[in-house]
Amino acid sequence: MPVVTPRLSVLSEDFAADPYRHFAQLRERTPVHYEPAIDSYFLSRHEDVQRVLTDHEAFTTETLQVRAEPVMRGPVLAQMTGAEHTAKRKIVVRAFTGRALQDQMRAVRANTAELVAPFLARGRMDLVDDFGKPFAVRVTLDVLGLDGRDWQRVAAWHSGVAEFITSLSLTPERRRHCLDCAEQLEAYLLPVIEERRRHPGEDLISKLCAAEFDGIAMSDRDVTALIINVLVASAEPADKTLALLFKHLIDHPEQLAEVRDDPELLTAAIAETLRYTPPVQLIPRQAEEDAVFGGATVPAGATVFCMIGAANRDPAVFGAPDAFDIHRRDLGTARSFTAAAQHLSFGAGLHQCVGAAFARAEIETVAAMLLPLLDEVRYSPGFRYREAGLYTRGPVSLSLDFTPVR
Ligand code: 2IO
Repeated sequence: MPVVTPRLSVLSEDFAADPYRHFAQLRERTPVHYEPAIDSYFLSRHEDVQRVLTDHEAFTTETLQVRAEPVMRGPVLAQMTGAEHTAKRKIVVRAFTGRALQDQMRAVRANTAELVAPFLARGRMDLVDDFGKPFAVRVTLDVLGLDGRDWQRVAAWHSGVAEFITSLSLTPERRRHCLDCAEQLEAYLLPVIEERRRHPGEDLISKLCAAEFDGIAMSDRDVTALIINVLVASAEPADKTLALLFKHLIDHPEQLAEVRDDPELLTAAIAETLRYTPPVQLIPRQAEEDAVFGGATVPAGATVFCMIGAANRDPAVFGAPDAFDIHRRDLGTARSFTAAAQHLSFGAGLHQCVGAAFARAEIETVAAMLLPLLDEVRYSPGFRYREAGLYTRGPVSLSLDFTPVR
């Protein structure tokens, strides 16, 4: 009797439990995978994903108008094109380089020290709930020049906004909740924007308020959307990347020992973490014309999801793709945080992540501080590892034991 393999759905519980088990089958058998329930196409081959992300005429970010704009309260960078995109992107790039970046790393160190302190004598810390989540939001607030003491409120609004962007389907109740969060976040930001217009400082919000495009200053709506854009893009993937880095190093003790001996290797460990388990697993685009991928057609007007996790493990590009190896020759550590990256975790093309250099500096800085503090780091007894998320994905928790610091 022939064995019938039930058709895979990326919306199934089976897929959500461990997407990585299914990527080879998708790449080999259905490189253009259609999901009728959400009328969307999923691409899994590195070559196809790269093509979609770099052919800006054929594949646009038009889909963000419904996927993001309602909660961003205005247009984000990724939606913009042409001269407007170039100009506004430059403003944001500048805010994440040079002296600004050095100030931001000072904030990363201060937040790391403060957040880890209460756990050092206990010898136990959840790297996601106790540390990563507050860390991600508080660093972002410092970068934006917002009040760090508001982090719990902002974190709650952020999760509603992120849920809207990263859900493949939402009930009307959840949708309402997400929109409520976005409206409250907007109401929180507007008086701050007004204040920064009157008394500008060195922070990113002041810089956005002062910026001009074609001689026209940005409106409150434009500034609000860019602030929420930075908030989500900086906070959402940070705790996931940090926890995944520690998980992979704990699972590969010989590589952990090497990184401890030579902290310069952290850059490679972070780049390999991003390739192996990208925190942002899906990037949406809209096909503007019929497009053929290896014989299968995506029709004009369709929503296309680039599957970053699958593309990053394509054997056509990476040798032994399912192995975590900070020494892999085909990673190109130095290029991994630039436009020449082989992995696609920062996307590719004109809209490639503006925060890539910031992300690298942030995770290097926090990990270089935590590693020497977390001596003999290991999973807590009885800890069961679980990941969640299809769009952004990371550990639900990561309870770690280590030698208590006296
Ligand atoms: C915020 C999804 C965490 C971005 C998005 C509407 C636009 C854009 C991304 C990343 C990561 C977030 N998309 N950042 O995939 O700014």
